[in-house]
Amino acid sequence: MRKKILVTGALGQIGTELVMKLHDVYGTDHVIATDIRNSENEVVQSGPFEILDVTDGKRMMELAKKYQVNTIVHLAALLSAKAESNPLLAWNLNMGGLVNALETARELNCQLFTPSSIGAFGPTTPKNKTPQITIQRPTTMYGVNKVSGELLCDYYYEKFGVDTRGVRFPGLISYAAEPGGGTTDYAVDIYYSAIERGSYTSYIQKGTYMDMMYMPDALNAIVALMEADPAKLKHRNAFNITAMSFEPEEIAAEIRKHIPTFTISYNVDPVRQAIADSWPNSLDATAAQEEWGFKAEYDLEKMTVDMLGKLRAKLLAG
Ligand code: VAH
Repeated sequence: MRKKILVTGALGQIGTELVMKLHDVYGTDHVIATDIRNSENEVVQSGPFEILDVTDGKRMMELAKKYQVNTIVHLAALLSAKAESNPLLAWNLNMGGLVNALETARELNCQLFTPSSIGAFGPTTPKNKTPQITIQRPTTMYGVNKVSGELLCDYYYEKFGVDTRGVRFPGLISYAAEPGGGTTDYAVDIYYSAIERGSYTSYIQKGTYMDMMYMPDALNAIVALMEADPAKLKHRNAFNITAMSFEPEEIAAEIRKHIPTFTISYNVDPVRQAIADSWPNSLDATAAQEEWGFKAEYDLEKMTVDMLGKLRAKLLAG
């Protein structure tokens, strides 16, 4: 049956580009974008849009019934750094919103996609080639939310048969919507700063490796997993996926191939550095590759060419 999809957090970093991709794949009138705020951007202008605070379960159910959706893509969440500055708000929003999405999916027999993150790992997790199944003792509220979310999605599948699916996203890099409140956001900010100032002061220390992925690969992964044959999914939720792992000096060197005078300096933010230090250096994505054919197209070199080109056009357009 053709998907009719309710997207929460549609104006966020992932949602802004995912909604446009889902329009292409499933048709504009089969995608209902929602967010807690309104906007003039193309997500709101180009197709069905509703205001939704995901902590309001009644309203979520009402919208899901109104549009007769059969799929929910639940993206609304507070990211790692913001969650550390307001842990209780993060718990209420990240967990309350997810429970509402799971309950709506259960009651209306919807498929549910919601992302986890490399933030679901902690300092005692094996850091290199982090396995699909391993120790998960995160030391951030965001990580606690992500591990709890992974377990909740497994529970709703096992107990109620809800078709839950998800991936552990690495840091996502995009030119369309600036990220907000994440730890990996430096890898987006650096491109803007390279074009606008020819230099960047990183809040993450040199030598700090984190998994990263260019947004087109993330969007393809969401659609591929949602469309995957359920009989082949052994892990279902929280698949490790990644495209590259780099540290600030390496992305700076790649940018310097295009802007030779580009310089990077450091003013480390202890909060976000501590979060980054607690996360893996690189993930093992074998399960995703074997169970639903995950494959990333962009490495650091290819991403940098595309990112600088698209950002120059965007910043020039003003
Ligand atoms: C964050 N960008 O930094 C998000 C993501 C893997 C990191 O979850 O919080």
